[in-house]
Amino acid sequence: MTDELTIKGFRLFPGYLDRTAQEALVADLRGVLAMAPLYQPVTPRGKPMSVRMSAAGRFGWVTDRRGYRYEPKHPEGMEWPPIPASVLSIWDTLSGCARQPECCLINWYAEGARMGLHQDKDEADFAAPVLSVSLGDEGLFRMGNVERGGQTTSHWLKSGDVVVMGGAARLAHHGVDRIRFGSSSLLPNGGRINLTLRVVT
Ligand SMILES: O=C(O)CCC(=O)C(=O)O
Ligand SMILES: [Mn+2]
Repeated sequence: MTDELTIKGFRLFPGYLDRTAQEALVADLRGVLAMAPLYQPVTPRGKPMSVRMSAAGRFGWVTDRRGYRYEPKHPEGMEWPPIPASVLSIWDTLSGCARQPECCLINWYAEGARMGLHQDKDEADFAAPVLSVSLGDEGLFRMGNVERGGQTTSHWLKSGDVVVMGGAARLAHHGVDRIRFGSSSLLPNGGRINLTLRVVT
């Protein structure tokens, strides 16, 4: 564990998942995406996001013209599949949280995709941390502050890295500036997968 990103409550576990565990996770995610396909999210102002999304769990985080929110169903109407046990076990080991995650958001970054600085704040209980898993190509993760603006620090997240944002970092602004397309051999056609686990209620 390192603390290169200095905000309290930000914990990085570099290389937490070895190659075998990463491959098993990808296989489980393919199963999820076969039931709940990636779709194109649109911001409340109508701008298509560059990432594509799906989810597993009781709720999926969605965005469209009606706003940011959690929904019990995929935009195409199906239930979200359960969160795979392989994903839950990462949470159980690293989150330090007695509650189980209710949403596993799946973000897919193709070449050129990014995610602007934002806070994760659509949940009811900020005492629970957010845990995120990186798979595939490296992503340049930027960590800011709870208030808008100020200094930020950046770190390349690699395949198998896990980040936990709790405490002061729970509501800090963060985003992904870019990916290094083709930097990992995990996914045959390149790209980055990020899983974000959250307690919702
Ligand atoms: O892709 C990442 O590493 C971060 C994703 C994220 O912040 C989110 O989905 O809220
Ligand atoms: Mn986020």
